[in-house]
Amino acid sequence: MSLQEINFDGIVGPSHNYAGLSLGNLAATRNAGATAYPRAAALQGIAKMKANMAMGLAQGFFVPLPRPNRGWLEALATDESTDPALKAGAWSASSMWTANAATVSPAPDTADGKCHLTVANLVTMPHRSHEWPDTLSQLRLAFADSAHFTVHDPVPPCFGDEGAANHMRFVSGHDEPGLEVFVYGRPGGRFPARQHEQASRIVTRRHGLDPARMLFVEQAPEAIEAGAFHNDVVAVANQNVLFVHQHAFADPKGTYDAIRARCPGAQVVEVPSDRVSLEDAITSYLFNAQLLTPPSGEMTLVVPEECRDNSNVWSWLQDMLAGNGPIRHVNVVDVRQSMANGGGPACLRLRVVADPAKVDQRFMLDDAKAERMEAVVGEFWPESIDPAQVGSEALADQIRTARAELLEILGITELA
Ligand code: SUG
Repeated sequence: MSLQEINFDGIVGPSHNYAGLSLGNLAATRNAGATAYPRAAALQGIAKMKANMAMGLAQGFFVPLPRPNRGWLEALATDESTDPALKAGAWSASSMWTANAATVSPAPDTADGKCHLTVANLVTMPHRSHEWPDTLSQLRLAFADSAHFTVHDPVPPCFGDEGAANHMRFVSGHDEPGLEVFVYGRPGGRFPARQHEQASRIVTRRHGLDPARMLFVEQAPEAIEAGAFHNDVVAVANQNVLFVHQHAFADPKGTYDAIRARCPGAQVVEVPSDRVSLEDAITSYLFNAQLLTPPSGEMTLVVPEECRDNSNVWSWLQDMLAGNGPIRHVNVVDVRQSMANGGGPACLRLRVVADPAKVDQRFMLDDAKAERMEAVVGEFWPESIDPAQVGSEALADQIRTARAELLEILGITELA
């Protein structure tokens, strides 16, 4: 069995729009009411996946969830004629950010030697709270091989869980037992703390993790105040490297020491705030990067274009590359449509360490499939969505048809 890291990106759905639904997500609230371009958004996401595959990396994907979700509006005893935020919530394409789909513990970390996934309940934001039933169906299909995977229901809604966006794994090789780090926020600030410590503790018990190889870390309240609504906006880990902003954690030194003690050889690349402020980090999404190890072994940081637009961030990256650190390359990708809703390259993907052969092959990407996806997106995804169109019956029909066409070419009829 060959375990590899597979990135499962969310295909940006045909209902992608800017409704300003996420308090504390500054990009999303700033762009509320702007015109969105779902076709361009989906093509940007596919181009990112192709670029990562070109580095020799395994790539999977998840399909958009059915939208508008009228069943959810019915459950709320309302329809699209009343509350605009609930209407927009039923139309949201937010499942594209698959870093929030689930928390994943790879087989080497778990007591029964299977890869465990717990779907995230996403209860803090109403528009995301109705994602999990359809996400769960999709996870159960993609990871149906019960000899290798166990997919769990969400943790009870009394504790908010936002999935892998608040989870990091340290390991020298992906197929070895790792240290799993769970980052939570403490409520009480200006913005919601979306990840509850108890949710993460429940996940560790369900997944059968070894208490000696887990860590719970508090997010710095000032990071949440500055707009880091998930930890992956201020930190990312890959293998034994942590790439992190100085103000990501409530106790940075204690956190780094604890990681180094449990994962000997761990390296911390900390970006000081006198070079890159929290504000620069959050507008550029420097840390919402994919930190990847391609077969060449040279660790590569995949950052959004916004990093090049920010002179502080860009000059820090140049200095980092000129030094002798563990991150050897920086690749720049255009995911501006997703970024405008607060979702960078890392938000768009869920990492699953597994043998790609054990995954339902319909969820694995290759170049030919990417081309077929591009053709469907080009033909059926709306070119633009103006907020005033949300709720329109004609647009709802177009969105449903677009998704159905995608499922059809992928042969994923169970989700139709
Ligand atoms: O939950 N934006 C998402 C962005 C999620 C980013 N994910 C990670 N950091 N992993 C959110 O805030 C905006 C939708 C709107 O307002 O229309 C939104 O849901």
